[in-house]
Amino acid sequence: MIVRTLDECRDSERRVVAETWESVRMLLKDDNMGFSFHITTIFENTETHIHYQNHLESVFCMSGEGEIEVVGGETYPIKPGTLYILDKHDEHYLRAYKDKEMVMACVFNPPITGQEVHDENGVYPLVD
Ligand code: 9YT
Repeated sequence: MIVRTLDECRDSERRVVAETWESVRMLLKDDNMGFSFHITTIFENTETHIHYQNHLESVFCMSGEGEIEVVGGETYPIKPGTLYILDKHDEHYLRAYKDKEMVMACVFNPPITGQEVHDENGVYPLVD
């Protein structure tokens, strides 16, 4: 069994900070669970272009408020209790509204290693 706390993970290299978000990767590929688990904060009043061409992701909103716009498709509101599921590698824009920083629980399949950063197309490479 593995037990970790958000506080101890936040104080380690598991915390990754980008321009519009920060993420604490609590469970990674080397834990051999077949998925990774992250607590991600989307900074208020931001837009992030994301296109996980190599991964599936589910995202549960725990706090804050915003929206997700699927490129070429619909825009869905996000509030606490909303789960969005990127089952088609959906390219999207993720927005957190002003003063509404969003805290999300994210699951990735396949798991990420922890070193990935979004490239200019909002993609994470697949790392073997
Ligand atoms: C919701 C989302 O995908 N945000 C980008 C960061 C990602 N969750 C990560 O790398 O932890």
